[in-house]
Amino acid sequence: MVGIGPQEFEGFQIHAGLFLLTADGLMAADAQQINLLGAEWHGEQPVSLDVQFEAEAASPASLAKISVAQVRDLLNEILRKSSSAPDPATFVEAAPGAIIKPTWQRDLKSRILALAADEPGVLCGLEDGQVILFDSAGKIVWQQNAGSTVRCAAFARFDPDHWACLVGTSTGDVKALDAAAGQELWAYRCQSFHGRSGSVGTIFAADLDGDGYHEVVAGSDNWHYHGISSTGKLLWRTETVHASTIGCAADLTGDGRDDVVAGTEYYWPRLLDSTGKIISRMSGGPVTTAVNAFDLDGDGKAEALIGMDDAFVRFVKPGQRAVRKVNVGGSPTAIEPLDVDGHDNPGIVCSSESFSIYAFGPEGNQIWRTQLPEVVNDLAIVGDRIAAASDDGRVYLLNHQGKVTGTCHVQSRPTSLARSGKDMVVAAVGHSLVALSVDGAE
Ligand SMILES: [Ca+2]
Ligand SMILES: [Ca+2]
Ligand SMILES: [Ca+2]
Repeated sequence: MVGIGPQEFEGFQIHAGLFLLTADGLMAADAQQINLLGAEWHGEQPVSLDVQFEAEAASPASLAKISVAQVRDLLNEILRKSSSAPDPATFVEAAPGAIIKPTWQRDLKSRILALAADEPGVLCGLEDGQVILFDSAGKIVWQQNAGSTVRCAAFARFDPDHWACLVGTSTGDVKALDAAAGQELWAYRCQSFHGRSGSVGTIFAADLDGDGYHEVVAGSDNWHYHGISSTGKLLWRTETVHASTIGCAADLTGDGRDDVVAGTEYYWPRLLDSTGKIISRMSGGPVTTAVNAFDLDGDGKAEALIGMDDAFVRFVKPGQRAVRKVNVGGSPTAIEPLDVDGHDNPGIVCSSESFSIYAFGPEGNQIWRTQLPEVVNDLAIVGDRIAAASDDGRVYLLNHQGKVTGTCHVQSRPTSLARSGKDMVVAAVGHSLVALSVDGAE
């Protein structure tokens, strides 16, 4: 929670110029008086404070004794009371449902920054530049060095017989590796533009020519998205202005060729057609934090779903003036398709930094919301189940109605999830890759 000037709620009064209160601590500038969960502190003069709760040797001692769990409850309560629309939320107060043990866990030498899973296995890109493909049982199939920090990863099919692994790195390399053996098929280097590096922020497969097999799209810090052929040749490069954050591909126009949703860090996310031409741009933002695209209204064309850190998800059709938008209470972190009403209607689920998972019908009508104890970083859909990665060190499993059916403790903060096979989810948790089964969580 961020506050400017004196703030009072039930359970706390903070008189400071500016403060940031989290479950773990309080930072305040020009602080004069603090009453928090029964603990009190006064300053003679306005001072800056940086208190860690439940930490030894922290000061002021009166505030350092405050319980992290109680602050968490208080923040949840404030969030709940300050949510604008009363909506039918389910609140998860403590670990509910079945306790699920990880099926396997692999501890790696470096942080996992990129995660993808598909038929060939589970692909991890690490901060130290390693790229590792695991099979579904957690055995290493191969390991390669991409040369610099791997920021993003995906799978592609360039022909009927082979899968490729795609990675984007901090030095601007887009690399395609053979999924069977790991050898490099090709590399393309995103150049610097406007003094900004080619560091690759997002990579994904896209069938740009409609032949049924993939080309590659990469969005870079260099203010451009790049269309790249299945042999590593540049097809197009489109200036999208500002660093690329997250993008995806789907046929938005109905011509059988994939188009591109291109998110950036500063306003104006764009839709590009299969040739890289800009066909729409949206206001809002500034940062595009989550995107997806699929057909919600059954007209054969995908709608773009664009989540920005103004807390809105926009439902966008190319060329449409009026854009439907829904509020998810905080920065959207993942948007996935799911039949959320159980009647075979298309719908979406969206996780958010507001500690919540929202479900919407095809018209953007809210079907349910489930609130977890902390920020939800990512979602993965496994059949009709939802796996949700939360900052409280757990992966939650929910059914399509938003009920939590199981919880897996993964020790620290899971940052991303991917579905692996019919019934598994893999989670990137710092240096560890953790796999869990969605079965046994009825
Ligand atoms: Ca193609
Ligand atoms: Ca198209
Ligand atoms: Ca449609």
